Amino acid sequence: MMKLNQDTIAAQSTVSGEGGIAIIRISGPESIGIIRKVFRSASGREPEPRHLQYGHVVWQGEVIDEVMAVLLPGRHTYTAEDMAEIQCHGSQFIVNRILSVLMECGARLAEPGEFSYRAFVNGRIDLTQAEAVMRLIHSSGERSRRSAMRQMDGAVSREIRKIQADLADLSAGLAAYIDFPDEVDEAETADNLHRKCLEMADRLERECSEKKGRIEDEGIYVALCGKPNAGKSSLLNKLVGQERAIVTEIPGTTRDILRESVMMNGIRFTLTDTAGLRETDNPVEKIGVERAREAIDTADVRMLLIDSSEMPDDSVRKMIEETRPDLILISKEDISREEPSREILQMIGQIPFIQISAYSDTGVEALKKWLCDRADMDLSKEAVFSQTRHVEAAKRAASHLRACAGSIENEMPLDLVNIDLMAAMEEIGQVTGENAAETVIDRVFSQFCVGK
Ligand SMILES: Nc1nc2c(ncn2[C@@H]2O[C@H](COP(=O)(O)OP(=O)(O)O)[C@@H](O)[C@H]2O)c(=O)[nH]1
Ligand SMILES: [Mg+2]
Repeated sequence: MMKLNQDTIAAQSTVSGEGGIAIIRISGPESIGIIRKVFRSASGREPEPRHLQYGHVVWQGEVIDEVMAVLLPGRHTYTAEDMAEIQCHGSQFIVNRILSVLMECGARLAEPGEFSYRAFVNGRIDLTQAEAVMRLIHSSGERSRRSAMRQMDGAVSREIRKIQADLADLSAGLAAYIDFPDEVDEAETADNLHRKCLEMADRLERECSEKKGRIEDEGIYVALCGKPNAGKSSLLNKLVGQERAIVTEIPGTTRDILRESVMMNGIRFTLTDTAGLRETDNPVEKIGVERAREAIDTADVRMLLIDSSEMPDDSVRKMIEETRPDLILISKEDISREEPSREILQMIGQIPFIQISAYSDTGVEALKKWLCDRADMDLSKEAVFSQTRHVEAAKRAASHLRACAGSIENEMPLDLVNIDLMAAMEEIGQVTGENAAETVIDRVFSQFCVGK
């Protein structure tokens, strides 16, 4: 789609709708000329580059709006080309009106992500940095903000360059062998290459953690499960600090899945309250139980509540086996007020547990701490590749490297080995975008919003 970079584009960069002010951005060779045509500074002087100036947008003799405008000529801009910005009143009508004036002056409406696309094409940022911009725009917590900032600063790009340098060394060794086979000992070269390919494949796979990226950006999904009346809904309400789920003493009250998010320690935790797990003939509850099982299967963390005011029977044992919880919560501590019974402890075995009460708050802080520690464990992994697209490319590269090793084992000609090595390098290059296919690049930028 986006190939022409010679023209001048414009778009609203602030969210569409009504607001205090709205910002319109312009980029391309005509940016400065267009602003000079439509903007009249209040001082009557020509607008000076890089100075925010007060004035009006005037078109065909009519004052359209009172605005601030800035000219940004040169390569030191977001897109690395001439840019300008207008801050007008935040009425969608006014924004559209000014945009149409800009169109009349020769600009065209920008496609989604086209400003960032230009920054990429003009070599100011690579693909991982462009993606970081999008992560920042979507960031809703400290962890995703921090990680996206590092990525935008080029942390991912730098690590990838190191990997590329090592792959290039490997390839140079192979090339030397292919060009001067008499000067190197074949067995040694083959053995060496074989080992290095496998080491490199291992390293690439070790550096992959899609989970880390997902936790940073989306947070952790926590499923609360257990028998009806175990106290799941009460605990959810406690953790989110408001009465979201309906609590009654009637077993089977919660039927649909209820999701609520809380931020703790800069991480979003999405808690899922589920229908109590039990056999039932009620068709509505049945669907609820099915959905509960689905939510439990897909959760990052499964917490099973066991009611301490009930004698644990075999159904509890079965539930532990079925749900494989990461943590057991022994609920209603305010009623029992004692250590868990021997029967319960036996069933729990090695699974960590916390005694908890949604009424007296016992164990609530300990539970929050357990959840935060758990998230920290997942986030502490150092991983160059944490975004889905990067992880997929790294894994493809690793499998090409394993194919290299396989070819060497089968004593295939080294020229053939080289083909797979090249493919691995190409995959890594896709991540930063230096040799990414048009379709890959298009896919990245099509996820952007208009005006960025
Ligand atoms: N004493 C006591 N009762 C609780 C506690 N948590 C829940 N309950 C009661 O247990 C019953 C079932 O609670 P609810 O949260 O709806 O359980 P759910 O079916 O697992 O969602 C209700 O009558 C609650 O008031 C608690 O910590 N202590
Ligand atoms: Mg409930």
